[in-house]
Amino acid sequence: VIPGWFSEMSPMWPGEAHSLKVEKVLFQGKSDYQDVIVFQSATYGKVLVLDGVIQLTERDECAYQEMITHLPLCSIPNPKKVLVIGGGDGGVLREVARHASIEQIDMCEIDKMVVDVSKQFFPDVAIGYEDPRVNLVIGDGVAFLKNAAEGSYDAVIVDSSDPIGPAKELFEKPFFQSVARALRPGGVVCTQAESLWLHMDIIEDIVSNCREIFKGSVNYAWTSVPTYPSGVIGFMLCSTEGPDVDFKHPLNPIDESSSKSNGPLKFYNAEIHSAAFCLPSFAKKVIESK
Ligand code: PUT
Repeated sequence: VIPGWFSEMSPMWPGEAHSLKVEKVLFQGKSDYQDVIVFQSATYGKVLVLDGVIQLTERDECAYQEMITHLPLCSIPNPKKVLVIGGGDGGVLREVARHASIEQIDMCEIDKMVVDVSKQFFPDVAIGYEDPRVNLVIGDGVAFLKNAAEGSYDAVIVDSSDPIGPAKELFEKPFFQSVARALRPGGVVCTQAESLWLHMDIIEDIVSNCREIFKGSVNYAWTSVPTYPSGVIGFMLCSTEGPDVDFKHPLNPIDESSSKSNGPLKFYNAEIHSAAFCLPSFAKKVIESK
């Protein structure tokens, strides 16, 4: 460990650690679920860390939040009712709110400290909470989905941390079954699905489970986030049986006027949407064989 630097170490990426120079630690706390740290970095702005793992930096959060949100929401016409599981920093809410057709955004986040710290230190991300369509529930996402009315959502977005710690169950088969139950026919889910370079074993399991559960289409997409392990992160995008969803060809453009309230889009566009589904050969072979 180099003094004055944060190094991200985890059994999920053994033998490597991305490091950022720390200018100042702004917050350190322990919630009921995890250690929470915010620091000012020398090169990526403020950084939110949970249990030693980077969740967002001010400089590159756009790549993750915009893609996890607009890949599903730009793939269906007129999404009205969306559920966000996790996503306590509020960035996904900020992005969902750009879609004028949205009437209701339910969100279930387990850790109130993540919400509070994000509002205090990341106002440009937590601005998502200011949208009047948002209903925030602090609680367990697994239980929330089990109790959700059948067929009630157009889209579910699962913005989770890694599958060790509080988010473990969000990567397991029963959770995906609850998601499918809560979606309307032809509804879509997008879940955080780790790195092609580090986690093909996890991705294989998710893909197998999703192929069994989602009878519409099942796809893997990915994006570049320099401060996530290996510099990339992926998403599992699935639809339930019903009207066909062609994830690779976006049909629902984002309302331009949302830039006034929620800031400009920095990463997402229709070309990068389609490109996100192009996979390197080693991953294509595995994912398509499942
Ligand atoms: N919300 C995504 C976090 C990923 C951390 N590795």
